[in-house]
Amino acid sequence: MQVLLLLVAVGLCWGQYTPNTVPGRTSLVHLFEWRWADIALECERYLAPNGFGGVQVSPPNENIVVTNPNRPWWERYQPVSYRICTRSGNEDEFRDMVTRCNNVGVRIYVDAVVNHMCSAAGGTGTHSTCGSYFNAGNRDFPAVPYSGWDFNDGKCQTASGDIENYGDIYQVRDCRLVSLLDLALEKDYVRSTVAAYMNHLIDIGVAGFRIDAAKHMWPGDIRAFLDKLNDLNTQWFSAGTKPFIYQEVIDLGGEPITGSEYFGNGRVTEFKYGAKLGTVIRKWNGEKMAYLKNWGEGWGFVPSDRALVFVDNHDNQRGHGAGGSSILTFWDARLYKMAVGFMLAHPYGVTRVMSSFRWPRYFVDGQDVNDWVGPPSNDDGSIKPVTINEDTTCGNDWVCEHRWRQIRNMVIFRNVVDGEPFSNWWDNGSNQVAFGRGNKGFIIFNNDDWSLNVTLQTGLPAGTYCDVISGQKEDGSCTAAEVRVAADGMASFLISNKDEDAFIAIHADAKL
Ligand code: QV4
Ligand code: CA
Repeated sequence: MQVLLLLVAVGLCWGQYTPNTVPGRTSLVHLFEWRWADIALECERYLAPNGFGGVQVSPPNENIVVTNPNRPWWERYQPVSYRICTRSGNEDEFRDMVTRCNNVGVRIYVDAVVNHMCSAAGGTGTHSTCGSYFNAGNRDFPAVPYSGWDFNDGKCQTASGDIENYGDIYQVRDCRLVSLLDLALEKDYVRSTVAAYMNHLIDIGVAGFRIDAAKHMWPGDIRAFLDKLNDLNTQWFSAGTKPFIYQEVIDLGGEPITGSEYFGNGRVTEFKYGAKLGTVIRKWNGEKMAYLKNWGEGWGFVPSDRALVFVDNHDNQRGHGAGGSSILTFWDARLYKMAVGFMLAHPYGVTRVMSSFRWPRYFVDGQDVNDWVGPPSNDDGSIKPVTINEDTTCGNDWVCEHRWRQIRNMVIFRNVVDGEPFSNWWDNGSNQVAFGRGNKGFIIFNNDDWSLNVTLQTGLPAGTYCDVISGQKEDGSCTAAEVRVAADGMASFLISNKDEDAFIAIHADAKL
């Protein structure tokens, strides 16, 4: 009995399932391929004032330089060493970003690429972002150092050495993902080396990690290197705080490896979420928003307290990874805003907002031939800064979805309604739906081909509220639409199906 209690206690304090955000802040934003200098500025000038909880940054460790094609975004998923040295910046710039973001209460989460190093076809030389020498053919990465002993070549049983069949869990864990040299994480040396890299980042002040390609590592191996991690830096976190962990496991069903195998280590990315939400909002396969009434576990998703959710990510917004064509992105702005709005209003999971760069998307036979194109960059390959236009949007082809009024205001909505129950669901049996979050917030969507005109119970106290989708509350008045909630909590809504934003949201902090 005592042993059992001890085990339960250890289990409870070990796993790190909460994002370590400051109180009142709930959402993460992925500033995909941004420079550290720009993220530091964004924390101070935009993310902190608008209640963002933290930033997922692109992999900060040294990677291979790919020139054919010319500097694709995906070169950053091919590590050469654990030196903090990439196109986003060097270690000094990384430290400056972490310090400045933490100082304004915005957390940094690192994308940890620790399943593999670069491709077996990566060649040899110093074509790496910090100039470290490596020889992929010889499995030699002296800047770590790793050598042939540290890879799974002997363990993998496929003829090619690559993963050939996702139905075979041994291949998926022990063979090479698209030829990426697979680390032997059963070795204590490899585990310790990975942990040392992550501890270096923890000591700098990061709040947690996205574990890249977690499906391709044994859950026990991940556990082994996580067990070696330090507590977070006490300059910003209370003593004994564990890093937030969310593991990239693409589990859309139909494979032997499931996300639930990884719950002991932390949260997992729930890819069904964006795939299904895209299908519903696109009204494909006979789906309707009315079916969202039991969204979450009711749709076969992992438990809410184990899920990290998003409408799109850096892979599936361009056809990489999984999820398929239903995924909504900034390219489908009208539907995308509804999807992100729904996600941020709904209590399920920890939410991550995507922030992208524009690329010359070009489909040939349904396939985007420019899916590799890297971030906006200068002729010398350096990443262009994120410039800010007069109207607060971003320049230089940075999309900055997180700055779109509708999305930014829904990030605030989620903070305001945090902890409040899902309540007062209403639907018309089709694609007009509404729900509240206790007595703090209410949202209503019209995704039908006709207008919406209803009076509903909002659960909110009487008063005049600013719609935070068409505008917001500013200097004591609404910049756009207002909603009047009567003494009994009822309010009338009118939404044309022709509106650019066919949804309305109100919350306690937007009350006049
Ligand atoms: C190609 C061929 C191989 C061949 C090899 C060598 O496909 O068969 O053996 O050349 O000649 C890039 C290229 C890919 C190339 C590979 C190695 O796109 O064509 O292989 O490099 O040179 C990103 C990209 C990948 C990219 C990789 C490394 O998405 O296209 O590969 O970075 O640069 C699964 C996984 C999941 C994964 C997802 C994409 O379960 O874990 O695929 N998602 C994460 C990241 C993702 C990243 C990786 C994992 C790898 O989110 O961005 O892949 O770190 O679903
Ligand atoms: Ca592996």
